[in-house]
Formats: sequence, structure tokens, C-alpha cells
Amino acid sequence: MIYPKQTTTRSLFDLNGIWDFSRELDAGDYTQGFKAEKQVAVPSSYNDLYTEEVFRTWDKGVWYTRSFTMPRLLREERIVLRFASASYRAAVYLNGVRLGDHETGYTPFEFDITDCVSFDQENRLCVRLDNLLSAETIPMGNLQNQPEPGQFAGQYPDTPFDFFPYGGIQRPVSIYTTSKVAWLESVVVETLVNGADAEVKLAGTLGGTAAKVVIECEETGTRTEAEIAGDRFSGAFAVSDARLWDVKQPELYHARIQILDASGALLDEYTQRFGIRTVEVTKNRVLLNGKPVYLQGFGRHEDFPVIGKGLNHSVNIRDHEILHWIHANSYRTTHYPYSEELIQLADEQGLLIIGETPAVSINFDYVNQNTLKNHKQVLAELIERDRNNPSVIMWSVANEATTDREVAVSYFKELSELARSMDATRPITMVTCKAEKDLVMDFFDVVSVNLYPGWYHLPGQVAEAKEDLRDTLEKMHNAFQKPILITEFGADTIAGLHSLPAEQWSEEYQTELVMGLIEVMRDLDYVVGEHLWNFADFRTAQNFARVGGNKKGVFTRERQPKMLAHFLKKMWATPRYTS
Ligand code: BDP
Repeated sequence: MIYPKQTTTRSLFDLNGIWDFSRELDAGDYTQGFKAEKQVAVPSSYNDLYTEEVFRTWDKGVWYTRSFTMPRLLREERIVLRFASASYRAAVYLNGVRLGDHETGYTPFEFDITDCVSFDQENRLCVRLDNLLSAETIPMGNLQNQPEPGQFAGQYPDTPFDFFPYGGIQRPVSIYTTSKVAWLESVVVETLVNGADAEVKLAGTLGGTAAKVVIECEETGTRTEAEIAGDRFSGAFAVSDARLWDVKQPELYHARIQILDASGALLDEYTQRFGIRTVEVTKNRVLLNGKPVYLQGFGRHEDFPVIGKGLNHSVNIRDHEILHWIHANSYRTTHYPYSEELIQLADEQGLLIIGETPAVSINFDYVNQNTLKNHKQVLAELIERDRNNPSVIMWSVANEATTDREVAVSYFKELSELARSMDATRPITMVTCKAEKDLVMDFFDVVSVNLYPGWYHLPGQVAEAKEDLRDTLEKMHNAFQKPILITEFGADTIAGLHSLPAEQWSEEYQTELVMGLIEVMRDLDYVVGEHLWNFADFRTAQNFARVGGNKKGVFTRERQPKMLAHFLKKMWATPRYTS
């Protein structure tokens, strides 16, 4: 699948805006339209739009519907309906015909609707979603319903993670057209740097029947004819004096792919953007284009008042502005793939991304074969979606699984092998909370770890927390002998709460603790980065420990700085490594 774009041969229009919405309140037929309970915005989470509690936490069936008209001038085209995401489980109906399903909430899916779309009358689109998490979904949820209850997360809604389980059509819905004769289905760009030059390889799949595929690099003017074998094509070209993509100068190239018929007529044209850069991991460094880069930044959430996890370009722009203001160079898409548009912004603005699957808090008390199957599917969909984005420098296969259990070993072996078989150009990681007791780190290039000394243990004790951190990191390094990235650490902080001497929840405490812990990290040569938890305060499930959400943000949920932000900005202005 490729990102939908209007080109010289493709039309694109979006179906975003106001749709009709209803909970699935009875066993009636909703597939051809229904009486709306509410109106709903697309894209947006539905949970925080209304004033009634029942909508906020509703995770059972909901229905979205709208109509649209197709312009007759597109009658001869192939028509595709695309959802950038829908949470969690979607079944899509057009004019009463079931088009298909998709599971997991953060990756795109599409349907060829050429045969069931009407050009003579209005089309009715109905989408059923539910947000029912279980032991088999990624992420897991509702685990107390399982035969053996184990640990109950103790929060409402019942998720084993703390962020609010928002649902709905949270990213754009669009229709695009292609020629019926032949079209581009997918493309993978891989670049190889040789000294000052680079080799660029494109490979992908075609739909229909193409006679010829031509690849033109817009920057160099190189035109290459690709080889076609069945539905696959591949081609390569050289770029001399390649301008490498990096944080300061995020140079981008464009490969125009043209699909022609036997007479040479243009059937499909699509431009794929890419960057030329390398990422490697050594014993104690992450190298970008051969030079060490220390990762300074955050774990984050797609989360904002009212819209929840809905795509909002203004919030995306603001977030990146703040990241640049504070001199962050990177973030992890905790705990799921973020919108395609945000990753594109990172490509353009030179931010380094660790792309994470939605596999947060996998608990091996409950895992079964379907959990692994779904986990593999989301990992593959993430890699497929973001592999041409130069900002993505690493894949994170999961966050905080119970990886101190023997059963985790074969599970993560399979996942790491899948990631490596799909993409040999990026390092992979797994974010542990089990410190030196983790059993799966052999499969990964970078050891990522979440540690909360001074918060969940040793509360209020900064000096002891620093010693504890040093001790844990030394043990981990002895155990794994790999570079370590601290992917989470921090303290809940109420903006405006002050305390001298510092104590938990105050701005002084967050500042003292975080700056103190960073001092320890920077004293250890094998630590390759510091990602604070969290960029901004965010909404959580209800739980006595969460007062109006998770307050570990360095910024408030409205994106205003807490005191710590100014200290980080000063420190991050000068990179840890000079070479
Ligand atoms: C970590 C989780 C993160 C939580 C954080 C916290 O990875 O999702 O929000 O703890 O409790 O364990 O603040």
C-alpha cells in the first residue's frame, strides 16, 4: 500500500468531516444506514466529544455513516477507499455490500470499490467499529475476563497500559483513483551509500498489466527502465555526490515512477519520496551517516483535549515546533504507530523516530498463538507503512512485555526475525522494564529500558535514585554488552506546584530528579540516549494514581512548558558528542 496522493494520473478526495454516529444498541441492520444518535467528527476519537459518560467509555459496537457522490468523469477509473486507521476493529459496508474488515487501530487499510460504487446515485458508506481489547488483541486489554485472572490492572477502563483507550476513525478516510489497466501497488526504496555516491534501489508490486515501468529521479534527472517479473518490478540508479539526510539538513529525493502501456502511453504516475542515509549500531554508539548521534527527546502520545487521538495538523506542527525549541532530536512513537502525516513532517524537519508497534504491556500470563499472529501482523504493517521514511531510524517491536518469562524468548525471536527479514537497513529494539532480568535482549541491537527510580521506587529520594540508576545500568550492561537507550524516566508533576525542598509532584522535584538522572546517564559511555517520559501530560484511564491523567509531561497537555523544559533546553543546546 502507498500513501494516497493526487498525481497526474490519480484523483484523490477525502471523506473527512461530519458523519452520523450511533452506538450499536440492538441487533438491527445498520449496514445500509441507521438513525443517528449523534454526529461525529472524522478524524477524531469519539470518546471526549459528548457530555454523557456512556459514550466516553463505550468500547462495544459503534457505527459511522455518511454518503458521497462520485463524479461521472471518473467512471472509467479504478476506485479505492482508504482508511488511514480505525480503532480497533473495523467492518466496512458500501451500499450494503460488506467490503471487508481490518483489525488493530493504527495502520492503514483499503478496499477496491470499483465494482460496487455508483456513479448514478449517492453512495452510502457504513462502518462498524469496536474497541474491545482482549488477550489476543494488540494491545491487550480486558484481561480480568480471561479464565485465569492473574493481575488486574485496577483501572477503568480495564487496560494493562495507562493511556486512555480512545476509539473511532482517528485518521483520514479518502477515495483515490487509478487507471484500471495498470497501477502502482507498493514500492520499497533502499539506498546504499558508497563513499560520496549512493545506489538507490526501488522494488515493488504492480496491479493490472503494465508493459513498462520507468523510474525518474527528480533531483538527478536519471531515467531508468525497471525490470518487470509478474506483478513485481525492480530498478536501480546511482546518485553521485549524494546529499545525505540528517537532522540538520534533512535532504529528500524524489523518484517518479511511471507505468506505461505497450504504446508508451502513461497509465499511472506516482512520486515516492526518500532520503539517503545510514544507521548503524556499534558497541556503544548509534551512528547516523557514520557519525555518533546521542538521542535526546521523549516518549510521547497522540493525545489532545477533545480530539483524543484524532489527527490534527495544528497539534502536529506545534509539537514539532516545541521539540525543536527544546533541542530534542528524536522521539519514540509510544505506544503505537503515529499518523503518516506526522512521520512525513519528521522527514522534512529532521527528527529521528523510533517507530513502535501497538504492542504495549504484552503479558505472558495470557499470550496465545493468536496474540503472536496479531503482533506479527502489526509489526509487518508498521514496517510496510514507514520503511521509506528516512526519519525512522529504528523499529521498536514492543514496550514493557513480561520478558523475564521463558515463554517470551521464542515469541520475541520470531518477531525479531520477521523485522529483520523485512528490513535489513534499520536496527531493532525492544523496550524492557525488566532491567538485567530481561531474557530476550539477544535478539535486539539496542537495549531500550524504562526505569523510574525516584518515582515508583525511592520516591522523593534523588540521591538514592541516582545511585539506583547507576547500579541498574551497570548490571544491564554487564548482562547484555550492548548500547543502552533510556526510553522512559521521569516524575508526575502538577504544573504550578512548587516546593522547597523539592518533593514529589512539584516542578522542582521533576527538575531535580530528571537532571540528576541524566547526569548519571551521561557518565556512562554505553548510554546512547535519554528519552524522557513524557513529552506532554496525557489522558489516562481512571485510577487513583492518575489525577486528571498522567502528569509526567515536560509540557502540559496544552503544550505549555513546566520548569524542567527550560533546563533541558539549555542542556540539549549542546550535543553530548562533538564528532
Ligand atoms: C511505563 C509505561 C508508560 C506509562 C509510564 C507511567 O511504559 O506507558 O505511562 O510507565 O507510569 O511503565 O507513567
